[in-house]
Amino acid sequence: MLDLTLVAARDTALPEPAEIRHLIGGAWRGSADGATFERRSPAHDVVVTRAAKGGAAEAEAAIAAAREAFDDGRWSEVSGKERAGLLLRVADLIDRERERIARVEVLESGKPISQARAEIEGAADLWRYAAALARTVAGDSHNSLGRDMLGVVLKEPIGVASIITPWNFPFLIVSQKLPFALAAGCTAVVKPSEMTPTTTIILGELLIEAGLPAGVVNIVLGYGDPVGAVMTTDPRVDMVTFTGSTAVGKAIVAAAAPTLKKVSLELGGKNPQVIFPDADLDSAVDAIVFGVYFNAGECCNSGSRIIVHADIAETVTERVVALSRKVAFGDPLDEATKVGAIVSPEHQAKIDAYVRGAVAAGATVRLGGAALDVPGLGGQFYQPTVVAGVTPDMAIAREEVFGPVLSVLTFRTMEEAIGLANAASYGLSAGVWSENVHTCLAFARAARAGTVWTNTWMDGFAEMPFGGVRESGQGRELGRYGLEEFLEVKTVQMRIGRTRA
Ligand code: TXE
Repeated sequence: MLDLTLVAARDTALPEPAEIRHLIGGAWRGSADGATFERRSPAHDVVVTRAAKGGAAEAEAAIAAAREAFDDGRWSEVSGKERAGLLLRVADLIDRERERIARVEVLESGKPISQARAEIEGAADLWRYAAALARTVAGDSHNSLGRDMLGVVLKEPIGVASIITPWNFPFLIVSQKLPFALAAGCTAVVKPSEMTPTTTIILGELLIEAGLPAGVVNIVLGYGDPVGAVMTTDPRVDMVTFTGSTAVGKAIVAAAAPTLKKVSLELGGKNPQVIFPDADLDSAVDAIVFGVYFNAGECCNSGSRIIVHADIAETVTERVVALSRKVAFGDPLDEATKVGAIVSPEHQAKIDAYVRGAVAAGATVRLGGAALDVPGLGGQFYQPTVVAGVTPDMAIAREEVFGPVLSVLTFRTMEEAIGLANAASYGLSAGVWSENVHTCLAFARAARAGTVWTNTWMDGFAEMPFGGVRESGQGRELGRYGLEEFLEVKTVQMRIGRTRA
């Protein structure tokens, strides 16, 4: 008998599968060749979505619509006030539809309903924040270039943005990109992940209801090949913003190079948390457990490895294991569930292979380490897993597992801790736990990461820029920086006021 907290399925009556199509030039369309694809729910293993499967023709039609909509100024030339008004209406509609969007997100992604709701609520906040930014688009002026010169720096929308999103936070991630693009005055072609397409389609419905002009946002359903490939190579596209795997991020940079599109990437992470002996262990253990199991570990910010001072390593490991047993895993439609299903059987196998590989390399599984059967559900789940005795050479210490699996490493000196923290090729986020502010700051300055949390983990704010360094990506989302990604700088130099003799 597993000593874990399990939530068995209560209600397995699911709605009829959603039937969804592309949004191109303001109209809902199937694919020209009639192709479709299906999505099975990861928790229940039944078909929940039937979607039109886009080809090159649909991607090209969507790009043409976005290009035309940008070039004729129907959105790029409206005032910031009007753009803000539309974004605010969308935020209100997202609030109105929160429950519906959240339930669809649960069915397609397998995440728990309570967290899906929080995600949709957070997404609405981003639309509101972007609305505020829409009224602040401004460059600057230079009047000290000499008596006859005035220099004006304009900030202009970059043009047509390709937005490609993954399956782990489908509604939140599109909302980290699209409202900022719209606030800047860009038009867009959006491709949601083939695993979680429907909430982006609901967003498309809400954009129409809010009054967005046709063609400003187009949504193409389908796979990376060919839809994503067309969206990253077509010369009519000015920039690509992508969240997903590092491998695909690199492929996108290469695909976009011949036309020199701007590319903004939010990729994976192998995020370390360093725990010093003077840390508040109650808070640290809570945050470690939350950080590794949140969204079943399918999270770029997953706190997937801890680097603990050797003197407290055993205590921390034992406490993490004890608390892990109390986290409710199971039916994502149950309000009590904290961790739901793994997104696909292939992904489940990949997670398991990392754990097996670590054991073969000499690590010890202190909890879990195997698939989890949830009574009444046919999908795939993985046990909360704690792997101790991990060394930096092991794949589990360097690569993104993207599952509910924690690696425990140890250190003795600050230098060693920093070395271990920076050893992975990623650089998304990092954390430090200590009651000494000097220790925290020394680590924060040395960590090669886009975000450093001290005595906290994974809180996010619309105001705070988010993104990675090294193989975690380039560019930033959120904050003012999230708007700037979609703006181009134009220099205007004017000779004025010349006095003629
Ligand atoms: O991502 P992909 P996958 C990591 C995580 C996970 C792994 C694989 O480690 O296990 O990536 O996930 C589209 N041109 N993250 O396979 O393939 C694709 O259709 C253009 C981290 O799902 O990167 C989807 O819309 N687009 C991450 C999107 O890219 C292409 C979130 C992401 O898919 C394409 C998810 C191509 N050649 C996974 N190929 C994070 N940063 O949070 C695919 N796509």
